[in-house]
Amino acid sequence: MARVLSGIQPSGELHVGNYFGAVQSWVADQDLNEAFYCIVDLHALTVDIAPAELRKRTLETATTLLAAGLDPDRCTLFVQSQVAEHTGLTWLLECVATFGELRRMTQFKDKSGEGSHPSKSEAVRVGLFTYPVLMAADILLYNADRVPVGDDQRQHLELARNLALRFNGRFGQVVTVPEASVPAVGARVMDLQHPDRKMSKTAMSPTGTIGVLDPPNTIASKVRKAVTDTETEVRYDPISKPGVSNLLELLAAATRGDPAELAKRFSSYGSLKTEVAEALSESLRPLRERHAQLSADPQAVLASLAAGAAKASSVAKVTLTRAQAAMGLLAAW
Ligand code: AQP
Repeated sequence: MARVLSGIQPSGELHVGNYFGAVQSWVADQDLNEAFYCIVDLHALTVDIAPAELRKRTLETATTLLAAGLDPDRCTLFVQSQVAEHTGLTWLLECVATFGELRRMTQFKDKSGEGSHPSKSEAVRVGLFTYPVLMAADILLYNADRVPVGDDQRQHLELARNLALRFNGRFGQVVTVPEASVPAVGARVMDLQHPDRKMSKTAMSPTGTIGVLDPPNTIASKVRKAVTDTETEVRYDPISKPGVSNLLELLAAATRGDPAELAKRFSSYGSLKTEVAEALSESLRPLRERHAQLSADPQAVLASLAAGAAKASSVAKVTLTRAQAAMGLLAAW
């Protein structure tokens, strides 16, 4: 059985990009693989977030993931900061990674505003810069064979692979070199108001972002306002028709169809939007209903996270100890 691992930041309410790009395949993977899923709260510290907000978001993210169908009896769901080995391996990998390769990470450039103004980059946190190394540690600790992610995480995955290869080449075979797995549809859901940029939890684009818990009337209103173009033809063409193509991608992800084929069914943007809104509301309905039940019992969610952390730690400890020994750190007597 292959081992899969993936993570999500508790940086805001999950949106349909997170759901179709990652979480939907996490649910399917539980039955086919040994699956580890991590709420990466340490990553969320790389940008401003109030302590009370982070605690609330972490519990909320766990509740939403359980509502989406993750089952603690079939996967290991845990909070990153509850497994100390993640920061332990990060330091070892930081001594293998180079400044140059981290500098090339496009997400760092986007989030830090690098290049926009020299004084701005002076204030950027070191954690935002080294975030991809922590992500590599998240993956390599569990010797994951496969990492299901959205398209935006491909570059970070490539870094994790390079660090694994370099570590093994220098210190002996300790970690598994992971493969990325990116879904065919829904891998890059775009903001409905700005179809040139990806939908994001922290982008401050309330009408451009569809939360997985949005009620049907909110979804309908956001989809109705989605930016399209001045033509009238419904056609799947992400380069010249990014707004319409994004709606077709969403419809395809919600109905497990093909965006180019689906386009042929519509003669107006209005009818496309109506169907997208209905399909999204319908596919998210079980999640919304289960979320309402689970949020009534936060203690049960916390208990399952504690059990997940204990299970994850027992696996992570073995890899960290092997990595420390391979690098020449003296074992405690
Ligand atoms: N727009 C997207 N389309 C498809 N997949 C997406 N993912 C994120 N946005 C989209 C995938 O969701 C998983 C969890 O993402 P994350 O929380 O680790 O952070 P992120 O990639 O930086 O996502 P966000 O939503 O944009 O968060 P913030 O605003 O905090 O940066 C990943 O597998 C990701 O690929």
